[in-house]
Amino acid sequence: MRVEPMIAPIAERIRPSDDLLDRIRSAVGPKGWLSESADMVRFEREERGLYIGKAALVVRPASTDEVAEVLRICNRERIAVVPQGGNTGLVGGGVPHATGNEIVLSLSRMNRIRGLDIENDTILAEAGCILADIQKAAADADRYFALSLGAEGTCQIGGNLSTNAGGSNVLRYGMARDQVLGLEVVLADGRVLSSLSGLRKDNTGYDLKQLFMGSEGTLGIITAATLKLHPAPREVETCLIALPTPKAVVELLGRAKAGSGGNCIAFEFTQRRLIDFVLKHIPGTSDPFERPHPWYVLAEFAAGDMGGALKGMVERMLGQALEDGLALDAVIAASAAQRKALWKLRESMTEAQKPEGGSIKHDVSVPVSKLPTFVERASALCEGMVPGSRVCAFGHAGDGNIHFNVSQPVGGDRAAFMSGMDAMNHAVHAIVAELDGSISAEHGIGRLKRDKLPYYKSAVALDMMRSIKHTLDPNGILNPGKVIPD
Ligand code: FAD
Ligand code: 2HG
Ligand code: ZN
Repeated sequence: MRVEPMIAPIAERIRPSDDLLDRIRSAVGPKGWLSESADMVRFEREERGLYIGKAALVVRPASTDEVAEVLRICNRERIAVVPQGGNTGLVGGGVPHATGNEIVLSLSRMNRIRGLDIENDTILAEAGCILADIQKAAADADRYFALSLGAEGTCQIGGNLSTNAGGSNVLRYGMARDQVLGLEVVLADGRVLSSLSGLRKDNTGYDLKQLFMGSEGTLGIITAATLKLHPAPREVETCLIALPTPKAVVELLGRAKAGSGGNCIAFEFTQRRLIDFVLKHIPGTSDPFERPHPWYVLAEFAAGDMGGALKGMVERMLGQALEDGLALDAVIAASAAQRKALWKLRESMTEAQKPEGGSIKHDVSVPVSKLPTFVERASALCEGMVPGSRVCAFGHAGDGNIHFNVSQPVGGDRAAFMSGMDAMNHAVHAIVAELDGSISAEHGIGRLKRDKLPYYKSAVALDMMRSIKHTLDPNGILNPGKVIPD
């Protein structure tokens, strides 16, 4: 667990009185709150177990009005509020500090799909809708909702928008922010900013909704969004390709993009070690190839009705890559079950790293052309810093997004390894900066990277962030201690 900063933000230090907690409880009704320690514990601990906090109360409002009333009370009384969605975030943004002074506001009861406009190709979903439920509602209407990530069975759309999540389809459809046409958000003082109309064109001044994407609950609480739908693909081809080097991964990406004319929707890469971890720890997985290879790409192509031509294109592209020695082997899924099995290999990677002990993560991006240089330099660096440490480089090659995680040496001491986290982060981030990359590609800043921000963002950018925060949340009640450095 990480050490808390000595000076906590003001809002975080004010303990709500029993009377105040009663007022908050009555704003959400008897089904809308939890205060027993045993009930609150799952809201206080995040996915990686790096941060374990303590809440004064967990509220679960059922409507936008209830969210607004809670915020009105908290703003008046300067009580800190930590918004929480599915609690799958990887940077400690959605859990309270250990002070026991903050209210966790969970959106999980706001999980209605308010409407679907087929002709406008939009879906209007409340913030607490699980991502997979939105995908399913779209599919049931013969449409496609493009956001897709390993946590989609648990994470909520409000969390996805607040973190501006990426995932595996960014290459073709963009990040979470690109899926949004309209937003309903409750501001710190309880006012509601609502623009849910679903217009594709609206140039009436600043695009205010975009302020809340990636703000990780520090500027407002998202309660609903109007989201873009796309035509449901008629032809889909999924393949796993074995490759010798990261350089070959990037070269194949270029061929896949050019050959498919933009129909390559996912291009995920991994080194062999992650496949080994998955095969070892995740039941029901198997290696599609007869022997191990150094690197792999899981590529997916999707298109409308092309009379079956997509398959031919993928076969030609892979055939040529094998003939040229660029690829070492390849399989194309021949059924929905095979496709699912290939994606299971990819989507189990986060889970499969856990039994291997301590893991120091870096969610970074570099220009795609620099991905091989980054992997080569960062791997040599970390293996040199901690002999026996095991680099796990994988991620979204199509976006230049590398999950550069480092697992502890086999049989080593977890705590000793994790105590080197800051030093390793610092050294890896220095390479990222040299290569014009970002220290947070898609997971956000939260608590994990908050104090690193001043080193990688300009003074002007930080100044603007602070001004926006102060304007929208002058009392600093929304998710204090996250994203914005003191
Ligand atoms: P939470 O974890 O609950 O919250 C995340 C942040 O958003 C917090 O700061 C919280 O305060 C804030 N927040 C939540 N809801 C609201 C709201 N309604 N209004 C305002 N603020 C809010 N991320 C990716 O980008 N790409 C991936 O491919 C990916 N894969 C993952 C795979 C696994 C197995 C896991 C465990 C995580 C993965 N993640 C990935 C990280 C995580 O799933 C995403 O960050 C996701 O968007 C978080 O959604 P959530 O509902 O769980 O949010
Ligand atoms: C993924 O792409 C996620 O699978 C999680 O973003 C990455 O485990 C991780 O670090
Ligand atoms: Zn990812």
